[in-house]
This record gives sequence, structure tokens and C-alpha cells, in this order.
Amino acid sequence: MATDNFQAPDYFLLDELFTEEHRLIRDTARAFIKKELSPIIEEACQKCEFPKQIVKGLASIGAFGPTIPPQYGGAGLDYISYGLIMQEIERGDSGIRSMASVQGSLVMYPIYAFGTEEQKKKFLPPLASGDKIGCFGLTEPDHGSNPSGMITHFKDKGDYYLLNGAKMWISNSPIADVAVVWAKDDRGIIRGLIVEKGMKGFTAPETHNKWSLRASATGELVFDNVKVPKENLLPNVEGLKGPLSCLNMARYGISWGVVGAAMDCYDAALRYSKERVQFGRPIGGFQLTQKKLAEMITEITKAQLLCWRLGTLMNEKRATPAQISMAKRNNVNMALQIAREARQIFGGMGITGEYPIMRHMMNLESVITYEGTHDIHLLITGQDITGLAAFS
Ligand code: TGC
Ligand code: FAD
Repeated sequence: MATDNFQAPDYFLLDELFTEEHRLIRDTARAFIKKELSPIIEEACQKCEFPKQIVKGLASIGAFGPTIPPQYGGAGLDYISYGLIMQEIERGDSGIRSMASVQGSLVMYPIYAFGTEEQKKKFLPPLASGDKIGCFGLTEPDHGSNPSGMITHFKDKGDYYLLNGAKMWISNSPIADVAVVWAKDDRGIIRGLIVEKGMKGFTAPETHNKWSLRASATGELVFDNVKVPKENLLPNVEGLKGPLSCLNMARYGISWGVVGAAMDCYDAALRYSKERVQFGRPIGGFQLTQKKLAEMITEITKAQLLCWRLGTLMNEKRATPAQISMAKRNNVNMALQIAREARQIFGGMGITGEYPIMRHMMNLESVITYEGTHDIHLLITGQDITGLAAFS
């Protein structure tokens, strides 16, 4: 990729809504991404490899479990800080933000919220420091949007649980030391289990040939009579609300993250439009280019304000899952449309790795599907406003 000249758009002076600490956290993350991720991300994506060397640095900027208390290794930050960190990481690449989202919101959060004190002490500090990597197994080959139909299950064998089944599309699975797995117990109730690498019968084959999130390792989780120690059950939650509570945390982070990807596309396209000359003038001088750019900054600004307000509600513990769904859906779609428009502004150059546009665009095609598809989030809003569920 060409030199990273990113300058963050802030059309409505949102910086004034952030505290000095927020700005410091954001600027530290921004500097880290510019220095450590931007120089390597294009090659990692071309090779379809997760750049493992970035993990410790991500931990150092508080990317893993930003809101988890420091006594468990977390950064003990508020939700605006968490959002800003995700924004900066995804400005670099959605695949890297995915890795961090899974680690913090989908692995550390359930252990923190639903685990025993022993589980918290054992698992959270090495996950926060990046010494261990985690993944989250909810989706199955035949149960994506409808996780309540899952067939992965475990039987109580007295001394241990015997786990059988398979999960699909699992971010981090091939590189994970720890998997938080959602499976049905003898009563058919969904519970969370912590499955550790090396347990007999547990494998995590990688998913190949992705055109999206190429710098994120994706795979399956296969459980063939895995003996899971009883102390690895998350005792404090039962039912689908367990995994869905984790998704609230991750979807919140995505709402901010994708604003970063959109900002990167807009900033690159704006700069290019002022440099690229056709018909004797910069293409930024043509009305049709200005329409694209003006609409981009308008949509980014609206999404930034939505994030800020949602973050404030999260800090006050007043945000609802439906509000999070609306923000995730709106902002991912916004970012994907901006990536597509930005690619047009770049003409042929837009398809190359010289610029981040095509990479963001292809990444966002996954982000609009995972953590609840665009249409599922629309139905969640529909249910919230009408009181009528239209899922089945
Ligand atoms: P439903 O009957 O509505 O609810 C079952 C129970 O769950 C409660 N609940 C929630 N609790 C917390 N947060 C939420 N957002 C919740 N939504 C519902 C609900 O109150 C109920 O509780 P209780 O006590 O009455 O039992 O469930 P449903 O089966 O009708 O499904 C609803 C639906 C479709 C909205 C839900 O299943 C859904 O969100 N589907 C989408 C699946 C999804 O998002 N999968 C994501 C997999 S993980 C992933 O993609 C990671 S990508 C990571 C990365 O790389 O960044
Ligand atoms: P389906 O549920 O089969 O949906 C297919 C289409 O049908 C969609 O357009 C959907 O909106 C539509 N549809 C489904 N139901 C309805 C309905 N009731 N009404 C209207 N339309 C409907 N999962 C994990 O558990 N952990 C992970 O770490 C993880 N990481 C992922 C990483 C990547 C790169 C990807 C692509 C996915 C990941 N997922 C993960 C899985 C992801 O959450 C699912 O792909 C997603 O929830 C959709 O499920 P599905 O792919 O089975 O699609």
C-alpha cells in the first residue's frame, strides 16, 4: 500500500464531545495502526494470512477487553473509548478489528460476565495481554441466523461433559487457544463451555479461499467426543440470551469500527480527487465527483453522531439491544456504500492494492453478514417497534 496519509474527517467537530482521555486513547490507537498495521496489511491480505505479530501491539492499545476491569487485565475504559479503539483498528482493516472484537467482546466478555472467579483469573489476563487468543462458536453449518436451532450438544458424564457437534465460520478458530462454545445440555438448554486447544477430539480446520477478511483467520470448530472438564462450564447464564448478550457488545464495537473503514475510504478518495486530472482539471472539480464526496461526508457524520450517542447510552447502561442493532445495520451499510462510491472515484486504480478501497469494500461484505445479517437487524427493529416478531 502507498504511504498512509490518513487524516480523520470531523465535519461536526465531534472531537469537542470527547474527553481528553478519549482523544488520547484514540490518537494512540491511530498512531499504532499507522506505524504497525498500515505497512503490512496489504501483503497480509494478499497472502491471506493473519499478521500474528500485531497481537501484542493490539493488547498494548487496550484492544482486548477495553471495558473489562484492570484486576482481570482489561483496560477498564468506558464505551466511548472502546468504540474509538475499534474505529481506529477498522480504519486499518476490518479483519484485524474482527480479531479484536472476538477476543474482547465474544470471549473475554462472557467469561467476565458469566464465569466463575477461577475462570476469570485463569483466562482473562492472558487474553487481555494477547498471550492467548480466543474464538466464539455459535454459528453452525445449518444454523446461522437462527442459532436457537443449534445441534451441538453435551452430555453430563458425571466427572466431565462430553461435547459433540460442529461450528462454522468461526473467526480466529485456527489460531485460538481458547474457544467459548455455545451448546445444548441434556435438557436442550443453550450453555457456554470453555474449550481449550489440545483437548482430545477438538480440531479447528481453517476455511480457505475467502475473498473477504483475508487478514482474519476463519475456520470451523469440530467436537468429536470432547471431554470438557466441569469447571469449564460458564455457570451464570442459560439460554440464547447468553450468546446474544455477547453479540450486543461486539455489534456495538462494529458500529464504531465500520465508521473507521468509511473514513479511510472517504479520506483517500478526497485526496485522490484533488490530485487526479482528467479533461484538464482535477476530477474533484466535477459535480458528479463532488456529489459522491459530499454524500459520503454527510453519511459519515451521521454515523459518527449515532455512535457517540449510543456510546453515551452504553456508559449510562441505558442502550437497548435494538438500538445496537440499528446502529450496526445502518453504519455497516453506510460504510459499504461509501467503499463502493470511493472505488468509482479511483477509476481503475480503485481495484489495486495501492489504495485500501477494494480491501475495505470486500471486508465489509462480510461485516454486513456476520453478527446478524443486514436483514435480521432490520427485523429486530421491526419487532421492537411493532412488538411482533417476523423471524419465522
Ligand atoms: P428470541 O426468542 O427473540 O430470544 C431468545 C432469548 O434471548 C433474549 N435476547 C437477547 N438477550 C440479549 N441480547 C439480545 N440482543 C437479545 N435478543 C434476544 C430474549 O429476550 C430471550 O430471552 P429469554 O429469557 O426470554 O429466553 O430468539 P430467536 O430465536 O427468535 O432469535 C432472534 C434473533 C433472530 C434476533 C437472533 O437469534 C439473532 O440475533 N440472530 C442472528 C445471529 C447472529 O448474529 N449470529 C452471530 C454469530 S457470531 C459472529 O458472527 C461473530 S463475527 C465476529 C467478528 O469477526 O467480528
Ligand atoms: P443464513 O442464516 O443462512 O442467511 C442467508 C440469508 O437469508 C441472509 O440474507 C439472511 O438475512 C436471510 N434470512 C435468514 N433468516 C431470515 C428471516 N427470518 N427473514 C428474512 N431473511 C432471512 N459466527 C460465529 O459464531 N462466530 C464467529 O466468529 C463468526 N465469524 C464469522 C466470520 C465471517 C468471515 C463470516 C462470513 C461469518 C462469521 N460468523 C461467525 C457467522 C455469521 O454470524 C453468520 O454467517 C451469519 O449470522 C449469517 O448466517 P448464515 O451465513 O448461516 O446465513
